[in-house]
Amino acid sequence: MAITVVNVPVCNDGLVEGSEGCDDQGNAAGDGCSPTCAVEVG
Ligand SMILES: [Ca+2]
Repeated sequence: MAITVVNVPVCNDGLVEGSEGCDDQGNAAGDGCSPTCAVEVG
């Protein structure tokens, strides 16, 4: 069964949704994806 798609983006669930620039399913800053799912440069 497929995972139910919920219409609420959740950061760090591993899926890039909504306004998330990225989602690496982690919360480490400085790895290219911030804990708030914004793309980091550098
Ligand atoms: Ca997400």
